[in-house]
Amino acid sequence: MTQVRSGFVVLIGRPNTGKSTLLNAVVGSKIAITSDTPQTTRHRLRAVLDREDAQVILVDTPGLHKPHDALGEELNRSALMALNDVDVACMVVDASQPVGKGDEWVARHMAASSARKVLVLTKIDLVGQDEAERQIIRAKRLVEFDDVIALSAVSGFNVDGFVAGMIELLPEGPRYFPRDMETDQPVEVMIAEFVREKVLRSTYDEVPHSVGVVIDDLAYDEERDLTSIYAVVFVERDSQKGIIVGKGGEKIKHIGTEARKDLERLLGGHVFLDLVVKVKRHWRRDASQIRRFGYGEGL
Ligand SMILES: Nc1nc2c(ncn2[C@@H]2O[C@H](COP(=O)(O)OP(=O)(O)OP(=O)(O)O)[C@@H](O)[C@H]2O)c(=O)[nH]1
Ligand SMILES: [Mg+2]
Repeated sequence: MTQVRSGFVVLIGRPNTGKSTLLNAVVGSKIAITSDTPQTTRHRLRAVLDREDAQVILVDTPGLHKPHDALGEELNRSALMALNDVDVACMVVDASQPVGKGDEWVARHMAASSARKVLVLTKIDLVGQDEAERQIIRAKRLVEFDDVIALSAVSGFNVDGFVAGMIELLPEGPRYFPRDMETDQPVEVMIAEFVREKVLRSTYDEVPHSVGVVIDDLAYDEERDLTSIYAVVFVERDSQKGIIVGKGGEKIKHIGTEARKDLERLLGGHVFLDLVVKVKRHWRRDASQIRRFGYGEGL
């Protein structure tokens, strides 16, 4: 078997630092959902960057945070488990947010990993060079890093440098995944997540955290090149249902339109999307409900 530079690179860090945005920028397509809301990512997921000379498998993780419920604990567990058996662990730090206790906690877990360690300073489009340098100095105190990379996943600045840096740290090995495989996420999971992203992007405060999406039914009509998707958006309270449905159903209609655009790109054909909003009280406190949604490790 041809040997290339290959291996697993995990992105780990506080919520909202730009891990998922970076993963999408590296592979050049939308694999992971992203939003301004902390704890957007609820699955450990992999994306594959395949080149002639290398195969980099990027592992995205839920942001590490102080958990307030069973879901939060499960997300942390999932992220920390991703530190096992990887070649490179990237501690992702937001250049525009002060390095603090959250990062120290992430760093403690990083330090225990046997992987090569890289500090990745993201969002440098938001700060001046002096501030970026100060952030690097602060973060470098936390762990002994093998490399430091500053980038912007939004402007694209130094994303190539990040890829080159990763490849340099990877050992020679086989291609672990088929060359045309972009992600290990099942398509149903991606569909549910794409819908959840649009809900996150159109709601605020506590609503996004209470949202879980499941796909009820999925059918493909070859003649019409049409995928029909029936999804349920679960929330925890009636008031949240009211917010998501909106006046005269305006909000849910908007969410559906936005999600359909992404889903048509993902599936490469026409999409009919039916969204229903239902209440499932306190599902985030209940391990069996979390498992039903498949979040975290699926327990
Ligand atoms: N200006 C700027 N914004 C960024 C950059 N990278 C990410 N963002 C924004 O930061 C927010 C959070 O990005 P995500 O990629 O969802 O962050 P995350 O680390 O995956 O968050 P969790 O999944 O909650 O842990 C989004 O609104 C992104 O658009 C960047 O390089 N520059
Ligand atoms: Mg994320």
